[in-house]
Parts: sequence; structure tokens; C-alpha cells
Amino acid sequence: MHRLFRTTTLRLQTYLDGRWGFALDPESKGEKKRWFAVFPSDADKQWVPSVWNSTYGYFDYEGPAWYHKTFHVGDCTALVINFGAVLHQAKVWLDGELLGEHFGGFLPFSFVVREPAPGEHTLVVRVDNTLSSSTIPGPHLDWYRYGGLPRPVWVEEISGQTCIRRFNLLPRLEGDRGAITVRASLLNVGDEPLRDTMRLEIDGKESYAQSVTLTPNEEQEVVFDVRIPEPKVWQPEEPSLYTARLVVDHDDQIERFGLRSIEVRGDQILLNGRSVKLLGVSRHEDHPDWGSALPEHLMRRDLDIIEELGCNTIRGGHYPNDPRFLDMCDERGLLFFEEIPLWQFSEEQMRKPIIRERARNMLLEMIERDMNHPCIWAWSLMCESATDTHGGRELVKSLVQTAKEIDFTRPVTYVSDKYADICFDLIDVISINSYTDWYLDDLDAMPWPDIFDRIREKSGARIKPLIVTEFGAGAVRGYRPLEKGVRWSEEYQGELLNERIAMILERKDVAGFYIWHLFDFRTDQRDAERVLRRPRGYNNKGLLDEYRRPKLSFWTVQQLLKTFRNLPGKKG
Ligand code: ADA
Repeated sequence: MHRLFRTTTLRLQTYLDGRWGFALDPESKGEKKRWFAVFPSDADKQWVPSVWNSTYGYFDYEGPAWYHKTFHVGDCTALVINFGAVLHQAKVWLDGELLGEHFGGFLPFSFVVREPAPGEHTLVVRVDNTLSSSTIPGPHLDWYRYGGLPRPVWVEEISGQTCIRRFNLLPRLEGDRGAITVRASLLNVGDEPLRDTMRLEIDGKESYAQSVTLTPNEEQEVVFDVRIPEPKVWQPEEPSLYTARLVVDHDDQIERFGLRSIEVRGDQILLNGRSVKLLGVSRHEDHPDWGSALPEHLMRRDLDIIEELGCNTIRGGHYPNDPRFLDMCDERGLLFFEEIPLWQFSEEQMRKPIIRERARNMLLEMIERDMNHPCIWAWSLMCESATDTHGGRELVKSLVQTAKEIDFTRPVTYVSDKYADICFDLIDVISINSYTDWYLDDLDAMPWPDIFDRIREKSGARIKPLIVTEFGAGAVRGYRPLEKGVRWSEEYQGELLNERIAMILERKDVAGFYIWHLFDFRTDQRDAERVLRRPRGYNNKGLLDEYRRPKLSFWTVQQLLKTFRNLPGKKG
């Protein structure tokens, strides 16, 4: 399953989980050799969903690789072929015919095939995880450059003439009233004109109906608002959720949503009208045995650990996370900070037309995919990029506009590590990274708490909330020397986090934090300079190691958060 609940009752869904044919194509000759029509006979097998870097023999491969799968189709009018995510570029063929391409490693896409013949069909995907100056993320990373099909691939058979191509919900709470804006698009997959009725059910009750007329092959967008009187409010202590089902003739799509408000007022972030302190931790999708394709039960276990730690929010560093993880956050009442992987981009990169276009597309696709999730409280545009330059400012400006056009309900931010930043006036929340007492660059060289005051002075005329999105120190689990203050020791990390978090908890004008990072994660080995700061090929700033075994700092942070939550007036 690609979500935690059924997303349709009328389509016949087949998940293509399992072993697929797999062939590396390091010289990029597969297309010339027509592998989309005749797959190499000596091809290997690869499990889907997975990343190839967790399979023996393919740990370090970067470049094109081909996947091959056959599946069966019954009698239907159309087929929807869905990809949860492909890292990073995909080109897809069905029965030797090109269906299309997609760029953007962490986001879903799909194709509609009209009148497929009943029987066996062959799907071939060329996947390319090469990172370059025209990709997002770019060529240098501080996480692992995985490749493959990390999320499910599934096909859906439709038996009528109308196909729901899009079903997005923007929920909100305005005072004591709930509302959702529904944006749907309907496709006539037949060659006859079509008149149909589209209905929206919320928790099984019809809430809206409209008739639609479509010419042959027409795709039509429909936007409407629905009010929800006496809403059940989504809140951390009681995360109430609604189920919405859009139905036409022989097709339906199901989505979940929650009603809650997020506002910024002065230097505070308000959830349902009440000031909330963000007690957070960042989490990459990473595990030594699974790469970025974590199975559902390990996602759950990470969330159990986060709750045990006492956090109320997670930053999904640095890309759109698996939708099942977001579903789990919705169910548990945890807040989520979501970002596109525009990570450490220079001004030169940000001025490139292809980067600007890809950034805009990824932001749109992320917001459209996830705006129904009550857990998401902010959209982040980028991390540690050149927001101290005019080129950076232009891109921030246009991305803020893109985000606001599609979602006017959530704060927009980006993550900065620049003291000379010139874009804070463009965003709703200031997010800063500072590794004082670990690294010594730019913001990292500035002592806490001066940093808060000096950054705030730069934030423009309007006072706005400030959060610390990254801070931390590396510790190798088990390194517990007698001496005090030794870098890489569990004690050094624990003491640094203790001091920093205590300071943020005391400051009413700092709206919260995200510790970097929940666990140690595998990192890129190609950046010679960075590699020297990454013993074992891992970023060791985890509160737990890569197998989720706690370090000293885990218990330190847990104790601090427990004490804070038990203070009078704080929610336990
Ligand atoms: C940056 C970056 C993170 C992380 C961190 C570190 O701030 O945003 O991805 O790698 O550095 O550990 O140095």
C-alpha cells in the first residue's frame, strides 16, 4: 500500500511489489539498444520498492539503471500506472511504447493508458540517479545518493469513462468553522462526449454534487469549497481526521484531512489559536539495511522513538517524505516541517533556468501532494543556500509566490545559515542553522544567545517567529573517554545539546527547535572535504546510532523535554 488507508473502492489496484528485472547501464547505451523493447537476457533482479544501494554489488552505483516488470490487466477502459517516487529521473515505457518522463526524486507521478488490451503487459523504467549542476539536489550532498524505486509502484484499472486525475484538498479552520477547497480534475478516457455527476462524501455523507460535461479525451479542472459546520478539530492530544471520497460514475478517490489552524502572530506560532513551542528533531529517510526505502514498521518505530523522546514535531530533512510517514504523523498529532531538496545551492546554481523551473515544479508537486495533511505546519523552500545574494533573493521571491498561490493557509520559510542573509523579509518564519562549538563557519562562529538577537535585527520591519532548524554535534556511539570536553564523545554531544536546548526553552521569543539529527545516517563519500568530518562514512550527529541504539544524548534530551512539559502551563 502507498498510504495507510484504501485510496479507492472502485478501481482495481495491483501493487507491483516484488522482484523486477534489473540492469545497470553505466555507459547509457540502453536506449540505443532498445532495452525498452527487448530487455537484456542476462539482467539481474531487484526488489521494488527499494534502493539499489542496499543490495550487495550495487552499494555505490550512480548512473542509469533499467527495471522491467510484467503484469496482468483485465477488461477495463483505462489503466493508471502510478509511481510513488523514482530517484531521480524516470523514463517509462509500456509494451515498448514511451509513456513519458519525470524529474523529481521524492514525488509521485502517473500515466493514463486508454483501452489497454486484456492480458499481459510489460513495464520498463529507465532510472537515473546521477546528480549534477542541473539536478535538485545538486552534485554534493551530506546524505546518501540513493537510486531506484524507493516507494510503491501500482496499477489501477478503471471500468468507466471518467477518470479522476487529481483530487487535492486544502482544509482549514476559520474561527469555529471548518472549510475545504477541493481541486479535482476529471478526464474523459473515452471517445464519446460525457455527462456525469461528481459527488463529494465526507465521512460517508454527501457534502457536494455537481454535474460535469466532458468532450472526448477532455481533462477538466473543477474547484469548489465545502463548509464543515461544527468541525472536529485536529489537535496533538486528539488528532481527529476526516475521510473525503470523490466519486464519479465508475471511479473514486479517497483522501484524509484534518481541520486545524496555523498562524504566526508576532514572534509566536499559534496552533488552533494557542502558542506552541516546537520541540523537534530532524529525520532523514535512512537505515543501513534499507537505505531510504524504509518499510512501514520501521517508520512506525522511528515515530515511537520520537514520541518517547518527548518531541512534538519532525523536520523531514531535506525532501518530501514518504506519504505513509505523513499519514502516521497525522494520526499521532505530530507536526511536520516539509522541504524541497534545494540544499546548499550557490547563487550561480539558483540563477540557472533549469534549476528555477525544477524547483518550482517540485514545490508545486509537494504542496499538491501533501496540503491535506494537518501535520504539515510549514513549507520550506530551501536549506543553506545563497540567500545572501540577489540571485538567491529572486528565487526565494518567486517560490514564496508559488507556495502562497496554491496554499494560503501555511507559513512559508527556508532554512538559512547566513549571517548576511537578505531574504528574511520575504518569509513568515525565520529558520536558522547554527553549529556553534562544532563547526566554525559563518553563523556557527557566533555565540548563542547573541545569535537570536542579531538575526532578529535583520528580519525586516515585521517581528516574526524564529526557530533553530539545525544544531548539534557528532558523537561516535560507545566513545566515552575519561576526559571532559572531547569531541566525538557521547558526553560532548550530550552537554552541547543540553545547554542549547535549555537556552531555547527559556527564550519565549524563540518558537522552537529541530535537533540535527534523530539517528546517524549514511552520507555521501565523494566530497573529499566533507568526508574528513564524517567518520565511518556516517553523519554521526544522531541521538541514536544508525540502528537506533541510543547514545547518552537521547536520555539527556528526553529528561529536558520531560521537565519542560511538566512545567505549569505546559502540555504533557
Ligand atoms: C548542514 C545540513 C545538514 C547536515 C549538517 C551537518 O547544516 O543542512 O544536512 O548535514 O549540515 O551535519 O553538518
